[in-house]
Amino acid sequence: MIKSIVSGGLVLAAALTCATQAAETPEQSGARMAWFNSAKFGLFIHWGVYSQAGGEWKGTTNHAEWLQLTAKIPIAEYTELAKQFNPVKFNADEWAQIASDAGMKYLVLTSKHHDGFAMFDSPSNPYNIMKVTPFGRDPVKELAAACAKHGLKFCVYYSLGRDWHDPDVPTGSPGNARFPPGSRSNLVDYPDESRKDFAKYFERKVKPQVRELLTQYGPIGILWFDTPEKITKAQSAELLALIRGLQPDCIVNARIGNKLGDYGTPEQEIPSGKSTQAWETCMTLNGHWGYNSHDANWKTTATLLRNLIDIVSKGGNYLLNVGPTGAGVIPPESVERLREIGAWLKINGESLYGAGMTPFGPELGKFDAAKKNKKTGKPEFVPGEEWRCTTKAGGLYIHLFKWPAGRFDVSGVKGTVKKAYLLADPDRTALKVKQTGAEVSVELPAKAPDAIASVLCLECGD
Ligand code: H79
Repeated sequence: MIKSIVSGGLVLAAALTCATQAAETPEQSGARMAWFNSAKFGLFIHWGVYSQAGGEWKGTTNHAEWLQLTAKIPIAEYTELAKQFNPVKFNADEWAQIASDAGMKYLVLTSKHHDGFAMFDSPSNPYNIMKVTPFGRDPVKELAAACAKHGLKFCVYYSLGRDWHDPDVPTGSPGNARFPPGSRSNLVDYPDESRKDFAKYFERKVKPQVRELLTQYGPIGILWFDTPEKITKAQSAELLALIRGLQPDCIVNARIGNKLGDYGTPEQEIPSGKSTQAWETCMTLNGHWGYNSHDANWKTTATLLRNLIDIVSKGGNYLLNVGPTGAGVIPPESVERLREIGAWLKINGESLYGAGMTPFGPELGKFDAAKKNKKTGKPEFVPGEEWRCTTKAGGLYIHLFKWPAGRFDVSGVKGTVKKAYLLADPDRTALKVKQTGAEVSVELPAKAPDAIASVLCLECGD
């Protein structure tokens, strides 16, 4: 039996009743953010020259998209690798189909990662896929078209504060023990960190390339910047103004720097609690962003799906990553997991798309003072393993991770439960409900309809 005690105060503070929950909070409701807030699930694609090496370099095997830095490769040698990059198996339509079949609503491609190599036709800078590789095709153009065809929002990642090809990109700060000056810079080709002038790189490369991305490919859903590093407040503001001027509907993540941008981006982690500010967790399917042929550390479909549900119940989006090979193939282990998530979403998706966060809270988990977080030294957050809740006007969706014996009990429900049923039941047969005030008990069949997460819908009225 699962019993959640939700204090009346907490529920009142959230000002939500089972009948009137809004799918969006005021902070999220900007017109620009509407599609993002209901989309919930997107595909991140880390693909570039580094994919060609498959994580391997001269006997070491733990590389990925950071290859140039982690293997200390000079630009001249990295350019040779780029000359071998010929992804003849790349098929934009297939990639968009994989995302769409997974139930994803948007796709974010690395248009330029820290290596500085543009994966698009960039008239302003010859270090790009059209000029350097034998491939001679523009993946950004092809993916933009494929996404439009499949109804996906097409978005681009752009590494802002790191670029290992341009000579003027300083990183780190004096006095920062973890990231001293030069700690994320190309010191192989450009050893003199003191002479690097971010403004030169910003004018010469960032502004022209951002303009290209926003004028050559139709509507861009999100400009997903990474690593603001040394960008000044004035430069972040100027860049944002440039984007707003060209495509006012383009969402910009907070990594444009200096507290600007539309939403926050926790990386490889899920926040412990819910937030009314828009946010998106990005995460790898195994242990690397870029393709690494040695990495078999795949997350299970159960973990991935429960992550998605957990995130949506806290008001966020899930941006899940694949690292295609140098030939242009998304690893089958990734495709298999995405397909399984998609099959679940086909049946249960109405509980997530366009849904609001949980009106409860204690089911999310609790901080355990006996366990200390390695990074912060603070009590570790231990996620709840039993259920999560999402909301829509007129109802609650309870996602049961552990199937309770006989019945599901919950406290703190506002309004009256009119009908309860399982989303996996095509007939939506009414389950027996007992309600005493805010206490609700639903009789369940003996067996869970889904081994990973079964969704119990509670239709509510006043
Ligand atoms: O694009 C992905 C990462 O490459 C990028 N952001 C995501 C979306 C990123 N840049 N910096 N970081 C992430 C944080 C630093 C990661 C590191 Fe490492 C982990 C530095 C050292 C350990 C992995 C291993 C990357 C380089 C060596």
